[in-house]
Amino acid sequence: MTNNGIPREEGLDHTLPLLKEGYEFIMNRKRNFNSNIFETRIMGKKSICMSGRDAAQVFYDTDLFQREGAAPNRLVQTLFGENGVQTLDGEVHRHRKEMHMSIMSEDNLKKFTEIAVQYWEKALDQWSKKYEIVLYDEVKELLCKVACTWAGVLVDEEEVKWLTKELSETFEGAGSVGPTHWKGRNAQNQLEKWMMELVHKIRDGRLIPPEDTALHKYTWHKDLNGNLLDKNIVVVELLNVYRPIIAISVYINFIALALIEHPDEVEKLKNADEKYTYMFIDEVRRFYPFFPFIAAKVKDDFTWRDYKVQKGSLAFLDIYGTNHDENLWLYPEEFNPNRFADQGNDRFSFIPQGGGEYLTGHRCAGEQLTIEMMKVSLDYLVNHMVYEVPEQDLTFEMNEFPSIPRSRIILRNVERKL
Ligand code: HEM
Ligand code: MYR
Repeated sequence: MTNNGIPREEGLDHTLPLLKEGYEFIMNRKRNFNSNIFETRIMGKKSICMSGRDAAQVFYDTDLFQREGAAPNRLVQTLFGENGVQTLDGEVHRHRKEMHMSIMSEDNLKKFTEIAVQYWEKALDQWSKKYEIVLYDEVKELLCKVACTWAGVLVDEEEVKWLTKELSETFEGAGSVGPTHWKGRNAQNQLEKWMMELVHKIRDGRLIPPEDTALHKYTWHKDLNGNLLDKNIVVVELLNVYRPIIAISVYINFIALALIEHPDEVEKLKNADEKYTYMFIDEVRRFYPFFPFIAAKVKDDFTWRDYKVQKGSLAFLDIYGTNHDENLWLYPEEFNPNRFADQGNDRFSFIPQGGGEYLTGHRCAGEQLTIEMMKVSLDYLVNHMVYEVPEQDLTFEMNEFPSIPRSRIILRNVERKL
């Protein structure tokens, strides 16, 4: 069956198969239909799924797609928050995105990595005193300290523990149903209260964070009309900085997993130049599942190839599947950093953190920061510490959003490498 030339999956609803097949849901159907675009029904709504480079390019055309009204409510309640940059379009989006990009200057990223190194050093001292550590949990706390310091306000040990737990629950519950999802909603509410306190203190002059920090910039940011942002929005956008920084722990876990699964890579990385280090990091971001797909809404009727796409349709761009597309990647299911040796700088075929442009589009504001944090962490794991990897369950599921290695990576007898 087709609808306006678009292959259509029969049946009332396919939310259950989506939860079962997870990251591979779109990829599986793209193969069966032999089409980079098909229609199905998800959460009761007609949904157009798109995959591959050319589909990504169309998806990021702001004349054709909008974000307003696209994000499923359950995601807004756990991950994004209400009226955040993810839900904006046009001039308003661009102005808000400039605010996010304003903390990502070269200088500020350098500060970020310096802070990251300091906390890795402290963590390593602590871990050396323990028999074993759960890397995921440790790194989340480390990242929380980095996030707080970099964003402009230090918090004490007790509060870091609380904050780490709440921030993790917002993204760990993002793609779940049941109790994990409700934990996420609850965490979002608690975090919003916590952040609101900070914003009040700053606006009342009781707290003065340094000028180049997120806390300072966002609290005093003015909208296109020259008014300070609504406090609720400041809170949501600040959490859009804190939360994803903690989420980098998932990628750091996958770095550790890649090192365990490919011991030859460890040797290569010990002597690697910067180029190979970045190639390895990109391969981790391409190969392992993290952000599954992005949602948008069709702005106006249009025809792509011979497919007629209708105004108002919900559309999903397949992130995981595009990063594993056989037409773009040679042996996509092989972990091979060398594939990036002669990879051009295409903005639509490698899209682990979204595609297109930063300012005029929705591409992840924190992509460079993520890469730099991964680089620091990789350097520590390869060059500054030794550890044993005890027997454990390193598998990860293709139908958990996000997917994290089951054991969260246990390291034993961690010692500083001299
Ligand atoms: C948007 C992934 C880390 C801030 C996005 C998008 C993805 C993504 C897929 C959506 C792109 C789109 O809608 O077209 C990730 C992953 C990360 C990560 C996998 C790894 C942990 C970060 C970090 C920050 C950040 C560290 C900030 C410090 C943002 C913001 C947006 C965004 C503000 C919204 C951009 C917009 O709507 O214009 N990210 N991200 N992310 N990310 Fe990230
Ligand atoms: C962020 O916090 O903004 C980025 C990192 C969190 C990733 C969470 C991945 C699972 C989310 C499921 C999304 C389903 C998309 C419609």
